[in-house]
Amino acid sequence: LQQKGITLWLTGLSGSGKSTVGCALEQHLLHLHKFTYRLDGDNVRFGLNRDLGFDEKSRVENIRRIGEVSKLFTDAGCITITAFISPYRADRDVARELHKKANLPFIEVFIDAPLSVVEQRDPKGLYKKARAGEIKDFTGISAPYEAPEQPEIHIKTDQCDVKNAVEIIAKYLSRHNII
Ligand code: GGZ
Ligand code: DAT
Repeated sequence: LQQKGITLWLTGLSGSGKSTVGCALEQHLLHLHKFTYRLDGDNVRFGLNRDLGFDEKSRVENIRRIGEVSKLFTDAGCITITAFISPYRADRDVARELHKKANLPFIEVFIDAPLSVVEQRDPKGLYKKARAGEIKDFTGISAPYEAPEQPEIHIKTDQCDVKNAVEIIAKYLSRHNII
């Protein structure tokens, strides 16, 4: 029995909810006995990409590698969830093209919350540090975030809860015969 792979590319500001939604989605899919894997900062930035920081060049390379790795997982039949800011439109498009060339589905999921909201959440206190100048090149404060123009899925996490977000993505997957 072969499962069709797909890359679900979550993008959004720090604190927008990529990890929270990504984890909840992964749990949902595991309960359905689906082959799924989540790539995030914890398993990528501390391993494969531990040589990279947060300057523009490093982020471009970070996203390039994650695009290649997600393509491999998806080629193996996995529902691959990536949860990285991926701030540059051009880099997300490179990942999309890579999948397209290999005839593998790629879905951009905009995990969207206004800067004012994520700054209020500030789950790790990073925005406070960025405002104080203690972290440089911080996305949304002192480094750019280019919002998707036509994401396949757009979730506003200041307007819907985690459960709703998972439902929206699961519905998309079921409509496209992935689950
Ligand atoms: C943005 C930073 C920075 C800077 C450290 N800018 O809330 P978090 O902690 O877990 O999410 C952020 C994470 C971003 O890593 P990504 O690999 O997703 O970024 S990118 O796709 O842009 O390459 C934050 C933490 O790392 N962090 N410094 N300067 N986020
Ligand atoms: P990111 O991975 O994008 O940096 P996170 O998942 O680590 O973000 O943090 C998001 C914070 O926001 C976390 O403390 C939970 C909270 N939150 C509130 N409402 C949410 C929602 N609807 N979806 C996701 N997270 C939400």
